[in-house]
Amino acid sequence: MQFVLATHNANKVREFSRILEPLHIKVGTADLPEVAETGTTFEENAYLKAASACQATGKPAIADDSGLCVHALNGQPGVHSARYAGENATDADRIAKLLAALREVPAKDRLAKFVCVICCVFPNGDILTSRGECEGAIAASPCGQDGFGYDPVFLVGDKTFAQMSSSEKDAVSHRGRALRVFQSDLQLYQRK
Ligand code: ITT
Repeated sequence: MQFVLATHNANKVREFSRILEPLHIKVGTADLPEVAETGTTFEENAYLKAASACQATGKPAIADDSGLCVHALNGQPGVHSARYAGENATDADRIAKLLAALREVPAKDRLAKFVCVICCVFPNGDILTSRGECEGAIAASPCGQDGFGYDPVFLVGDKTFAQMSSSEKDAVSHRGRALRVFQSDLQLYQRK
C-alpha cells in the first residue's frame, strides 16, 4: 500500500521519508489543494488535511499537524506554530518572536513540548490517528545548523534539535514517536 503525504512542507516530507522507509511504509507526494486549517486541535487539523488529500487523489493519505507548546505561554503557539509571526514570516521571524515573548522567563521556567498528530484517512472512510510528544525547553538563543522551524531553540537535554543528527532527532522527536505509533496501529488495522 502506498500513502500520499498530505503536506506542503518539504522538511516534513524529508523527515517522513527517512522515518518511514525503515518501517517499510511507502509514501509519495502529490500536487494537493491548500487546506484551511480551521480546527482548534492538532487532531482536527490533521484530519482536515488527510481527508482533503484522500478525496483529491483517491489514495490513502497521511497528514501531520504539529507545533510547539510553551508552558509559560499557556501552550502557545500550539496549533498556530506555522503562522505565529504572520502569514509570510520566516523561521527566523518566528524564533525571534518566541524568544522576545520569553525574554523575562528564567531557564528553569522555559519548559515546552513539541506535539505531532498523524492522521491517516483511507478511501473507504476509515481513519487512524496517532500522537507523539517530545518534552524539552526553549533555549536562550538559537544554536545549531540542522533541521527546520523551531529546531534551533528547542532543547532536549543539552542539545537543540538543530544540533542533533537526523537519527538522534528522529529517535526522540514528536514526529518519530507519532509515526512509530502509526506503524503499530497500521499493522493492527491491516490484520483486521
Ligand atoms: P503542512 O500543513 O502543509 O503539513 P505546515 O508547516 O503548515 O505544513 P503545520 O500547520 O503542522 O505544518 O505547522 C507546524 C509548524 O510547527 C511548522 O511550520 C514548524 O514551524 C513547527 N514544527 C513542526 N514540527 C517541527 C519540527 O520537527 N521542528 C521544528 N519546527 C517544527
